[in-house]
Amino acid sequence: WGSLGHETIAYIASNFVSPATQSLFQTILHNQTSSYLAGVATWADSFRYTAAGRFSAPFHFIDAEDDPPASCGVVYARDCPVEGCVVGAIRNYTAQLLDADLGAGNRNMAAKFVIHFVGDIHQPLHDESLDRGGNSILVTFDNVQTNLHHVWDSNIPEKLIGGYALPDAERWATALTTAIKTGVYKTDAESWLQGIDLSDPVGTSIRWAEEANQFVCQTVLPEGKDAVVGKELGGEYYEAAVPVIELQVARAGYRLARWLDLIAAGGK
Ligand code: DCM
Ligand code: DCM
Ligand code: DCM
Ligand code: ZN
Ligand code: ZN
Repeated sequence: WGSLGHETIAYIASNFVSPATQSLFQTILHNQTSSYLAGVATWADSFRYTAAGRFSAPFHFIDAEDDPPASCGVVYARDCPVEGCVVGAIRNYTAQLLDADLGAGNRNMAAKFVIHFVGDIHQPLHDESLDRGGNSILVTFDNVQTNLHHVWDSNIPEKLIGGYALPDAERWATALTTAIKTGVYKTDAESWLQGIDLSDPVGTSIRWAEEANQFVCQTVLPEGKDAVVGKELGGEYYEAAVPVIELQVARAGYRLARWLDLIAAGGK
């Protein structure tokens, strides 16, 4: 996701975490405001372009070697290489947060990684190998040249919301939070938390990856790659993608809240 997606997911999580979780992460992140999660949600995307952060570039995705649209699926042993992947990163940085002996600096970094990677794993093209998660599939969006990955990360969310500043994210998060509490997601939201197990972060997050990866076959490339290459995606394609993007951003925020609650309680 671009900054709008990551910051929205973080604000949704802030709306659902317990008071103890809020207090703990405000301390870890040295930020007592209501934007303590949103304020660091995109840090990992800047860090990975620095020399010190290069090692973390593979942690933003898992390259499922499936065959969309005929066959979708993620297999941890097949798809997570030695240099790492988003599922392994969620496992590693969650374990660091649960280590009582971890220093404050590393705890701060681990928190920023977990907040970001729970977001990225919900973007369908972060769970797909084809053409580097769609980065090499050139398309246009409202007459601007871009690529399919960027369309899902940023163009569609920004067209829907009309901006990508922090207040835009806060506004989208407020709407999705209401949808979870009393609106269109109310009936399903509890099921989004099924299978979440702090003692099995790989099993938990591979299910999130498998669920998002199914949308690669259903919505991202339902008629295959050749049906989108060079095409304008700001019209019908956009309309079909919006409900999936809203659902995935809502799920990511709601699940991030529960994951942080479990971490906050898990040390005890
Ligand atoms: N990005 C950045 N610095 C760059 C290039 C891109 O901060 N030199 C940001 C733009 C998007 C995000 O990274 O917000 C996309 O990250 P990803 O596609 O890995 O999710
Ligand atoms: N950004 C974004 N959507 C845009 C433009 C930028 O999400 N349409 C993000 C990418 C960078 C940050 O905002 O992380 C700053 O971008 P820039 O340097 O292009 O202003
Ligand atoms: N990305 C992905 N899958 C890949 C490679 C990259 O999901 N196999 C993501 C990470 C960034 C975006 O695509 O969000 C752009 O990556 P890069 O800057 O490495 O081209
Ligand atoms: Zn991306
Ligand atoms: Zn990322």
